[in-house]
Amino acid sequence: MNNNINNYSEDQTQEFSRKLFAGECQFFAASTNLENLPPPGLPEIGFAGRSNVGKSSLINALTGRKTLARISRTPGRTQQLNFFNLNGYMVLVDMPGYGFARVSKTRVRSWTNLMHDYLKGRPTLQRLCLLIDSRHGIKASDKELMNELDDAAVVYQIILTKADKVSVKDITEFSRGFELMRKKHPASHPEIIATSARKDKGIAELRSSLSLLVAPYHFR
Ligand SMILES: Nc1nc2c(ncn2[C@@H]2O[C@H](COP(=O)(O)OP(=O)(O)OP(=O)(O)O)[C@@H](O)[C@H]2O)c(=O)[nH]1
Ligand SMILES: [Mg+2]
Repeated sequence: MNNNINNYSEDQTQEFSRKLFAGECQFFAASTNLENLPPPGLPEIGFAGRSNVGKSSLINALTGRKTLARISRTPGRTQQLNFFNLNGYMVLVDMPGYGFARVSKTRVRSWTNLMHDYLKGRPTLQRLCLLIDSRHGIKASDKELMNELDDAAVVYQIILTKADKVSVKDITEFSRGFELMRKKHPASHPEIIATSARKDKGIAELRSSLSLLVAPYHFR
């Protein structure tokens, strides 16, 4: 059944998203402050969330590359905004995590400020993927960011990570709880996607969802 809002069939969407994410993906800029952001160009998708939630791993899984974005067991691996050009269609932006990180508080504050400034002021940002660890759920620091995004009218989509570590029941419960919470979060996207970068779960679904953001310009 064709149930997506852009009126493309499931097959068309999947084919487009497969091609989009199988193509070239190149790192082209890293920013440590607002002055050295690359000029806005292609539509951008941001990946934000607490330290160690799995942002860099998810970007690698989406693009089918193991080492495109650097990952680590130690929270605080990504310390700048990293920009990846996906096949000339869109830009994926890997962000530093907020919350706990094994680096100085001053540095965390500086990159957290940068992330907030970027999120609120970037004209080409189409959607923020807000990553939540399936085991931990939404924490106070996530809620703070959600409130800010609601105020700035930046659309964000909850993406559960590390779904290989929890049961299907846990995910269903989270989704039910979030459905109730959504009333207070007008900029939240209605669809939650549960992913595991490790087990390749939910990755094709997320690719399709993100592809629809650029598909109207590229379907022939
Ligand atoms: N079990 C499991 N572990 C994962 C998954 N995705 C990432 N991890 C692990 O989580 C840890 C952190 O992953 P990263 O991708 O570096 O997380 P990040 O959010 O980019 O971290 P920072 O850049 O430090 O904020 C690593 O040890 C990963 O192997 C997953 O789907 N399942
Ligand atoms: Mg990272």
